Amino acid sequence: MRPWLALRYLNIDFEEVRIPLFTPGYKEKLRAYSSAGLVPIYRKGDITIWDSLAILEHLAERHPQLWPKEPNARATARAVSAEMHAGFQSLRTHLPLNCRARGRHIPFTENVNKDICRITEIWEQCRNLHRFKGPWLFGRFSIADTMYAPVASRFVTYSVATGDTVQEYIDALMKDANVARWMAEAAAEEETIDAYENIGKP
Ligand SMILES: N[C@@H](CCC(=O)N[C@@H](CS)C(=O)NCC(=O)O)C(=O)O
Repeated sequence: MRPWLALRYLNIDFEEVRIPLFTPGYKEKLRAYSSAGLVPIYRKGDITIWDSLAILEHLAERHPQLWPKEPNARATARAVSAEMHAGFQSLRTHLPLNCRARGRHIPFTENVNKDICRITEIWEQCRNLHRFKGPWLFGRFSIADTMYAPVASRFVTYSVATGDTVQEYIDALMKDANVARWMAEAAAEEETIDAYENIGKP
């Protein structure tokens, strides 16, 4: 989702190869592109990049507008993106990304609540400290917003309660044309992931 959003934001034409995860033979299909066997994988010419933040950094070398212009904001944007990339395992495990599970209610563990508190703290600080105009974490849409978009969608799916500042940010992300397109395409997919299917079902 993250590199896909950045490519769309930059209006770069690309071919998308969809490999439904956890379906028969998916690992072999992924490994045909990258030995890591995980998505996302970006290929251009003779380069293959198999990590979302590495892909985003690669795109930012040619399109520096993907990071905030101001050096301090850029450093903070990199820090919050790295924190997202390396952390929040409880939330990612217990609240899987599933656009079709909207309205499901699951009890949040203590560690999930800790992740939620830290994420909302980051969003509030970015929105309040920098006082940028516009709805995004650092003024214009940046890599930091792509990094947090999948988490924001989990907040919507699992009805995570937030304050106004955070809710405004989540709403802005969900209304963004590229995020909305990703969600609509994901919701229309026919495949299901068994391990996710029953989470939160009554
Ligand atoms: N560090 C990697 C994480 C990649 C990753 O864990 N991808 C998951 C989906 S979000 C995956 O490919 N899962 C398939 C599997 O575990 O077999 C990145 O963000 O690019």
